[in-house]
Amino acid sequence: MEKMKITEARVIVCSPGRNFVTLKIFTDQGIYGLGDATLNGREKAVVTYLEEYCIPALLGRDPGNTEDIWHYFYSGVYWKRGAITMTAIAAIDMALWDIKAKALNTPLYNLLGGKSRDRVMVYTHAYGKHLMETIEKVGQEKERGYCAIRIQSGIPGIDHTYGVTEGNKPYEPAQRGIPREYSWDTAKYLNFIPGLFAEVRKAFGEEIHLLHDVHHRCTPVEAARLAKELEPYHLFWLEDPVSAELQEGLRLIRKHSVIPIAIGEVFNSVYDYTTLITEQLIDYIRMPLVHGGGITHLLKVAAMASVYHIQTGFHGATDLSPVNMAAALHFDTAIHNFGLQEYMPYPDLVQEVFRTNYRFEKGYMVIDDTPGIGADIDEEAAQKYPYSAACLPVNRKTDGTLFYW
Ligand code: GCO
Ligand code: MG
Repeated sequence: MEKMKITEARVIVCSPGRNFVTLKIFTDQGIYGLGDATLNGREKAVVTYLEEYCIPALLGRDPGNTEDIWHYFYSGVYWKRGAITMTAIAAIDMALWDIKAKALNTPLYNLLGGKSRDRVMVYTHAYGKHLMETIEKVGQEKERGYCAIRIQSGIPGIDHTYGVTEGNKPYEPAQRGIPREYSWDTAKYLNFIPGLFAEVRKAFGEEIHLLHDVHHRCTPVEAARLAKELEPYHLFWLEDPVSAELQEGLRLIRKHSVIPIAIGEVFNSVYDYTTLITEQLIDYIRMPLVHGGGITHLLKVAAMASVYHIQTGFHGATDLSPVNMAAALHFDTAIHNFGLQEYMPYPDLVQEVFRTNYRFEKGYMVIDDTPGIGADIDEEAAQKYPYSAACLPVNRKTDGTLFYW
């Protein structure tokens, strides 16, 4: 590969239905690369970090030196880790790998080990306002060809549950303006969920993979009870059963059930995983490229996980941009210990701004051989949708106590 120089880097913020932050890095060879820098509800903080602190230090560097540049922004910086910093580093890293693969005229997966598989199994979301509607939605997603489905449902006695969109709007947990406040009742939730999965298994049998996201809302002993009661329904995984910072809490869940556990969509460093991986307290790592320092860092986390037979199950909700999804699919294609990828189709507006090279085929994603990540942004279309502040909600227990959302 010829020596190149980074000549310019720009942050593009747009809001085709929701906010996305994209980093575009240019080189003296006319090749550019793209990286996703979207952190839901905290977009402008990442933009500032990139524009004020990273971009000036990037100019003039050889984009081929992905490892050195990663360490320049991680090891070389006194204030390490954290979602904002690691999202900014991820965007830089993704864009550099995109440039390198384009310069070598090869799809990104070839630089990550080549193809370990031909297609990438994905799971999608099914949710309804109540049990019957949720079962109906599972049937619809199954008809669309999904073989793995995450199930969330409205719960009697709780006004709003995580994962259930209001009306016919596309899935989006963030809302314009200051955070909305919801109310939460763990006892009602715990009483409802096992029955839901019993009904789903009754309706669709054992053929389909089922998943559920607790979204950090149980204490260890509550999560252990839920895991135990869900065991007969053979979930593919139970996600974020306890709040993510409480790593030791996973020991209690393990003691009481053999349900596979996925965790880490709010993690951003390998150091968030050391206890979970080395004690084998989890089965799937959720940290996505965009929030976990990019490809360079995730290659190391995935390698560490592989030693303990732990697989990847990357976060892939629609509040991560199509650039992240495209890069993740290369990563999923290449590494040996891939498990499952979260995927939700983007609304049309998003596809007007972002172009991608992947397609859905009967429960799997297939990528083509376009050099690089295979994603692009139409800057003119992006300009039509300017940034508009939005935030994730806040949760309170029914007595008003602030709780995890
Ligand atoms: C998931 C996640 C998301 C997050 C969202 C936050 O499993 O897909 O939990 O729904 O809540 O990405 O921005
Ligand atoms: Mg989740």
